[in-house]
Amino acid sequence: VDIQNKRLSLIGVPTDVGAGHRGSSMGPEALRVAGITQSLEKLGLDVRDCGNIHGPANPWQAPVNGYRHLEQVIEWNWLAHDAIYAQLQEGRLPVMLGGDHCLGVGSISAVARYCREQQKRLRVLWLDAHTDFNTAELSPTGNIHGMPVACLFGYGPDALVNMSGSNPALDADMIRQIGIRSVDTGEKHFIHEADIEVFDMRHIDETGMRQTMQEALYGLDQNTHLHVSFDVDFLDPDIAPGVGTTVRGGPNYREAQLCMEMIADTGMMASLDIVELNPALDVRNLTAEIVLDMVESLFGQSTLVRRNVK
Ligand code: B3U
Ligand code: MN
Ligand code: MN
Repeated sequence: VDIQNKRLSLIGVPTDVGAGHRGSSMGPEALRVAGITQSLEKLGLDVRDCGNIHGPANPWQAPVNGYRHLEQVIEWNWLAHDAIYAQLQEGRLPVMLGGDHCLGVGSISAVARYCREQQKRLRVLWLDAHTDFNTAELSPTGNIHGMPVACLFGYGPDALVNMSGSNPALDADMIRQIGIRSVDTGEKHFIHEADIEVFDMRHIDETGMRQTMQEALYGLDQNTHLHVSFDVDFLDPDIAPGVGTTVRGGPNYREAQLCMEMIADTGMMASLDIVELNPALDVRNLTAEIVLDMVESLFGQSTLVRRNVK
């Protein structure tokens, strides 16, 4: 795998305005404390830490018209969008350190905008326990971190659905969801209607992670921009307790690591989100350390010298 010449930019986006728990705003610093820069430099990558973006505080209010903190979520997403787009334009690989998953809108909108301009195909891998396909009407909570995929498909507030400059930002052939095991009732029918390919935990159990990833990565070509949106609650809570919405029955350490290694083997990942890490719910920064193991695998860390990787 050619990891040489990869120039990375870490962008901290300390939000919890989209979540139902406070604390994911401490995620970027927890990843730095665990040593994310050093881990990536050890792999031979050029790492620029852009520091944290500064945005509005969390007013900690109840949902209004089905959305919690909509105004703050929009503002943070624009800030994330602009910062990520700027790094892409410099030819760097943006790594967004969240923050909660509402930021998937800004991040993926920036990537979609960039791909449109560069005439690149886009493939998004959404690693998550949840499909995040709620709308104000469907959501049981009003928390916007449960809605980013719906927004990217054109269902949601105007400011969020239009952020990429083209609505919808994504269509069904551009995204694969992996690790899914918690979907709300309305969301379940809606995601089915949208025809999104979902590799849920049953699929992973029945076919294995290797087969699942072969299917999810099928059809990439040299002109594809591969974006990975890694919600830390993708991982089983036994290994990653430091998230707001744990769901039992997720990928274990080895399955998750294989998932990351197979993504690395493509050599095509061109942008990454790491979201929902919540140090306030973690134990001795253990989840941050597990996330770093996964990120090292994503960037090509392997036990042996790999040959003829296809
Ligand atoms: N589906 C629930 C729970 C949830 C979604 N994403 C996260 N939690 N992190 C909701 O609130 O929409
Ligand atoms: Mn999510
Ligand atoms: Mn999730």
